[in-house]
Amino acid sequence: MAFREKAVVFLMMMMMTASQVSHAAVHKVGDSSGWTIIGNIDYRKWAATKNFQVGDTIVFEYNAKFHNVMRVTHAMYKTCNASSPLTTMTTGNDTIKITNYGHHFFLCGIPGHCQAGQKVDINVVKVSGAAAAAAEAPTPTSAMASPVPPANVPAPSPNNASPLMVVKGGVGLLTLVMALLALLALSTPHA
Ligand SMILES: *[C@@H]1O[C@H](CO)[C@@H](O)[C@H](O)[C@H]1NC(C)=O
Ligand SMILES: *[C@@H]1O[C@H](CO)[C@@H](O)[C@H](O)[C@H]1NC(C)=O
Ligand SMILES: [Cu+2]
Repeated sequence: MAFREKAVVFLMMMMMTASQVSHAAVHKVGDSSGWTIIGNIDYRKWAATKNFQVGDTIVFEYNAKFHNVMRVTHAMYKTCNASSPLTTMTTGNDTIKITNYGHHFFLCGIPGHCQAGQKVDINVVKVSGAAAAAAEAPTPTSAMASPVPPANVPAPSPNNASPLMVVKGGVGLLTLVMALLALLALSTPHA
């Protein structure tokens, strides 16, 4: 493969990676309140303000002496049935990476807590457009092994939850890609 094609493949991979990275966010359940029954936190309301995406991370932060996190089915979520959870987490600082679309139901398994409102439905909806395409596109395994990033190309900026930073990062990357493509066109006029 000519250098030019390699470079183009690399740039395309970088764009795909960057678009996935720029959409990954960390959502702390209950925000500063965390995962609790104190303060009657409306976790339904909390979830409604978020835009959950595949690749995002959900964090449950709580006092492990008083609470836990159970992933349950819809039926168990509705009835606060904690008798046979799909998974149980008990560290007080549990993170879940979202890997698929749809509803992800969680509740606290301590008796009475779910009934008091300590339950949350993380609904990951499909997004339209390029973001969804990038998230769903299969990894180009053949191209994966060969190209190594040139030392002078800065890595995509680390993920930041702020939408402003994401936009800035996206524009910066686009500029970088355009500049590199222009450079390639200039350096290989015979190709
Ligand atoms: C809770 O769920 C389990 C498993 O699905 C079921 O066997 C049990 O009957 C349920 N308990 C109640 C009170 O609904
Ligand atoms: C929870 O874990 C994350 C890393 O996984 C860490 O950054 C954070 O400080 C932890 N929070 C607490 C309260 O321990
Ligand atoms: Cu609890």
